[in-house]
Amino acid sequence: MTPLLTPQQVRFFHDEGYLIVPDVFPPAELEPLRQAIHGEINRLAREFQADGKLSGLHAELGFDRQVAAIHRDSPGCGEAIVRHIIGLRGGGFYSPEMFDLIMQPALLALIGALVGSDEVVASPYRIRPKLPNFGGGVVPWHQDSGYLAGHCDTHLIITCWVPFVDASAENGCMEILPRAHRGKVAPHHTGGNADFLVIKDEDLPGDPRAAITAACPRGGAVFMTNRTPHCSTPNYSDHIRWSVDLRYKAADVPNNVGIEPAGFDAEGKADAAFYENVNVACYPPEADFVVHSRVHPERVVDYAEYVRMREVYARTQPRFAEVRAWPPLEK
Ligand SMILES: O=C(O)CCC(=O)C(=O)O
Repeated sequence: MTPLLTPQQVRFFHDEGYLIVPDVFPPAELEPLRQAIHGEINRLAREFQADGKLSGLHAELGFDRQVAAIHRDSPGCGEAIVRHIIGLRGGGFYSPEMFDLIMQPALLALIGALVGSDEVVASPYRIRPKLPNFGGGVVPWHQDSGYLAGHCDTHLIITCWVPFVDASAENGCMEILPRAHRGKVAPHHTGGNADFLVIKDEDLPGDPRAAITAACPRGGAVFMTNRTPHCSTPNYSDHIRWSVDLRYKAADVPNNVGIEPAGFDAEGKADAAFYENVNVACYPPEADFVVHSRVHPERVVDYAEYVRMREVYARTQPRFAEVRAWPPLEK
């Protein structure tokens, strides 16, 4: 049973910019999603094997090690699997088990306490397999607001980071700068590691020596605000650091619920009218959907609608440079 947040925990979250709750889910509740992702990995691996691109499936290694072994044998196949599972821009992975995690009632109760509302919208999420000794999953210092339109900066958008394994400094958990979430969003440059946005050290809104190691056991979650500076470190362990990061906000925060990109050009860009709407929608353009509502329960999405929205938005292109116009990192 998920513990209700105490008033002290809610205050800690708002004061420090983060909160680690070690016992959000009984670990068994994460099992269906782990198994569903594992099934998808095996499906892709078998396809690569049938095409002659992969010699062995390494299925005996299990969820925590299999993709790392595939990546060692064939970096191309390993990266293709990782990219597919990450599910950038709504493509990739959106099984019923993923939907169930986003909608988990106890988790939504915690989110409601943190955003101070019963009207809750879910935003983009990522599934992240951080492979051992592979730099691609190392995320440089950033605030999630760096990826969102500027008019969202002063609103609260919660990142809820859920590890599928015990996350530690050894396997590359996050580092977080506490009490650094109240000021402006720092400039974020394109061209960081693995194409992530990055804040230069001199622009960090705090002293990196004050960063905390956000270790979190399987079954727990790390909650952060959209302005909380954080990064993640290399995985020096022998297993994959699997995690999912979900995003939620109160329904009165700018969102793109009900906004449908109507037309796409040859490159998959949404029509001009859609981009005019970035004044009301947080960026990047991914599906936002109502996950909890006391006032309008009929607006809460079901699985079919969630899939439809993800698929519609999967065909849009992120245009970060046009949204914040921060310059690339000088090399
Ligand atoms: O999972 C990670 O390594 C980084 C996650 C992150 O930066 C985020 O969720 O915003």
